[in-house]
Amino acid sequence: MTIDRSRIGEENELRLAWHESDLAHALDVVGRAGVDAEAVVAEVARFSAAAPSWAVGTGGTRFGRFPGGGEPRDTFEKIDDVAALNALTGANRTVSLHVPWDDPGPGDGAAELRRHAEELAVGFDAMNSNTFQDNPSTTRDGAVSYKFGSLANTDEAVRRAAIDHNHYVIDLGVELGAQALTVWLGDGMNHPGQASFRGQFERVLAGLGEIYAHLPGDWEMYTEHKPYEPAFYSSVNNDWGTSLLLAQGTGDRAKCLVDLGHHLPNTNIEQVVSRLAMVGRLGGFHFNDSKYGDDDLTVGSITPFQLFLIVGELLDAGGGRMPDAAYMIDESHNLKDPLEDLIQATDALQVALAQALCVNRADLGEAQQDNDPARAAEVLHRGFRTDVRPLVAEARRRNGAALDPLATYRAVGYRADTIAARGADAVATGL
Ligand code: RM4
Ligand code: MN
Ligand code: MN
Repeated sequence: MTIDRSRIGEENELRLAWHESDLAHALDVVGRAGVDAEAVVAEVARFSAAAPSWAVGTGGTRFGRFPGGGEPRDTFEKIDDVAALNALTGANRTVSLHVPWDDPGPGDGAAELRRHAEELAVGFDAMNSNTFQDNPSTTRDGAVSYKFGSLANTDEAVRRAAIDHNHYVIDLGVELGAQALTVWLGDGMNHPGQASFRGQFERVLAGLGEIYAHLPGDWEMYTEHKPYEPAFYSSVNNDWGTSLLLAQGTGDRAKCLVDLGHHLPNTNIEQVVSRLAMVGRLGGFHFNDSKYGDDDLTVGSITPFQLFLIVGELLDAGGGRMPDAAYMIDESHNLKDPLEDLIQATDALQVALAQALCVNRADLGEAQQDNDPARAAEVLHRGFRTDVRPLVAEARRRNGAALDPLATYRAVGYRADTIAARGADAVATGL
């Protein structure tokens, strides 16, 4: 099940006349700032962010979960939803799997899932391993437990099981055509004195080395840091500095992944991005927004200016284009229909990208050279305050996607179709 592209075309037809006049105006405004507006549209059209397989179902908190029905019942249906999302946005061309939540099994299982995804033109982005929960398939059927950590565990048998699981995820990813592994660990401490900071770090570094040794030559590995949760006193990979130490200590194709919600309050994330890019270690991105912690809220919904600045640093690192990296949306859709939230997240990313592209970087460089912060602010704000929505809509239209993806999603009745096909009580598996 997916969305019929001809229905998207019909919906676009209804909006075309207004779109064309809005677009003409936007091209004019952007051109006047000395920015190549066509290049903005082309770069937005090129950009894509993976949808994680766990985000097409409703999220929850430890206090509960309120699913809306019609959710994907298995990994195949999750890929159907990603294909539907991509039909609307044109900018979610890949899916990122979490194993074992979405484990098709090796051999025929993986081949069948890959065929299904290929039919829908969905590719596989970074694979995510999971050693922060006990699952029979990752704990040798319960013979070991990750309660006291996985790679950092003092027990060799637990560390071995965690390494083997990561090897399995790599092998599975090879069968699916993925090219990267993201390692996010729950390892840490809940109590001072519970373990040795140094011992934990050294064991994690050694484990990552063994995982890295299993990577095919064209693969990368990403270490994803997070300051706290599930460990509340300390996390082993707690910040970008530690993540960089782990990557540097592991190998050239080990890089850092920045999740926007994984920083202590008020961290200057754009500066972190600049630093990691500068040393060639920026490998991946998890987009979301946050008010207090790892809130996994809709991209750009709380701090859109920060998002704009972060994307600006990415463009700087990529010489005016988005650098090659594994971009993914990592949100928890607790209240909204997950697909509606992903549509809004993708749109917010495209808007931030277009705004950042509308900054005249040469003018900004001159202002910086001249020590003229007022002018630098004018240049930045000229980009940030540009109404780039017609440019973003045009980028989508050129990708065969929807001018207005949310309205089109509602008009085509995709959710009503999934409720009819999967059931009003169908709930996705995952976190
Ligand atoms: C973590 C982190 C990881 C994600 C899990 C579900 O907080 O963001 O990227 O895989 O949540
Ligand atoms: Mn994440
Ligand atoms: Mn997170």
